[in-house]
Amino acid sequence: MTERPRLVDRYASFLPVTASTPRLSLGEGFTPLVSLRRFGASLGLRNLYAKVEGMNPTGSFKDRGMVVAVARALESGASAVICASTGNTSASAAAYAAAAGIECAVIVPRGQVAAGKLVQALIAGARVVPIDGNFDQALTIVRALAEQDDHPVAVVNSINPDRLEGQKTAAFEVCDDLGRAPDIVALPVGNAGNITAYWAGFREYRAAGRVRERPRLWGFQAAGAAPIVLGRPVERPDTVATAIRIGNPASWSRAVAARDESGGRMEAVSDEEILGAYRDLARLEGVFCEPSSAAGVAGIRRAARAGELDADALVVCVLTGNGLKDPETAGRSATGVLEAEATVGSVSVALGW
Ligand code: AN7
Repeated sequence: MTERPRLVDRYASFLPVTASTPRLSLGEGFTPLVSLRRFGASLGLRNLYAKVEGMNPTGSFKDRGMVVAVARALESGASAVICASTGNTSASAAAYAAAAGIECAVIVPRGQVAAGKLVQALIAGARVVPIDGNFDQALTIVRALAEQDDHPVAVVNSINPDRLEGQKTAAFEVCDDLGRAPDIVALPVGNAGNITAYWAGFREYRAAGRVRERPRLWGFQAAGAAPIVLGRPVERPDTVATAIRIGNPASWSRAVAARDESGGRMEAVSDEEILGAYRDLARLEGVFCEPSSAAGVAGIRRAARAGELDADALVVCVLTGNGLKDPETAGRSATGVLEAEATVGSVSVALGW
């Protein structure tokens, strides 16, 4: 049998893995870079791309980091992993823990996790603990539990450095696909791990001589959960983009460094802008991401309309998660189905054809 190449093997020289690290893979990485021709044209942009991270095995970018974090947890003798999550981290942790044959516990904000993500964690056998609190409180609990626990448990939130090491691979893939680094990379910011990982990835790839350029990183937070933009923690973060409903990001200062060192920006986008970009991406491109993932696209759209982007700028929007994760928001954002009887005439009337 010819095996698919493994992400961790492809970029092993950039990752904290050795020959003795357990081989673990669900087929993560190698996600498509899709040209957004129609959406780009609507904004006067000729080189707009989406990095479709929803194509990862559990439907989000988290798998890139989780494959490394869980393999390394196994290597260090851990028998369980734990995380706080707005949903995607829990889905990913549950899947990789299942594949590794170790336990998984996840702490989530009750009623604030998209339906698809919750069932992913449950079906993989994770123990799910919803709390009457937000993500930031869940992460505080996880940190404390990991310290007091007397059985070896690894925290697999992005405060685990192995997670961010793995997530760098997305930046490598973007460079390899384009044959250079983009001018601008736009992405949603929640706990701020991913923007930190992208920046490390682009820097390391350049230092290794793989590309000559460095992109500017543009991070976008939801307006109701924009602590970095505001410059202070948000006690009760609120947004339709539940994945990034985070008020006190763990990688705050590193995200600010990524913005500043790259000459980028960090801005807030409203729920309306997010949902507009989310819907139009699906309608103009057939690309279905989850609401949070559209934050970067919303930010690029606003900048393009304000004339802040060169028509030839090479821009990559990172679509962090799959639209199928949150069918409820999709249903609310779409027009209803047409009603008809089971006859040609009735269907014809319903369609207006
Ligand atoms: C789709 O799953 O924090 O800025 O607990 O699921 O690296 O936190 C998810 C975050 C963007 C933000 N897009 O990334 C979790 C969690 C999607 C996400 C982010 C998340 P970071």
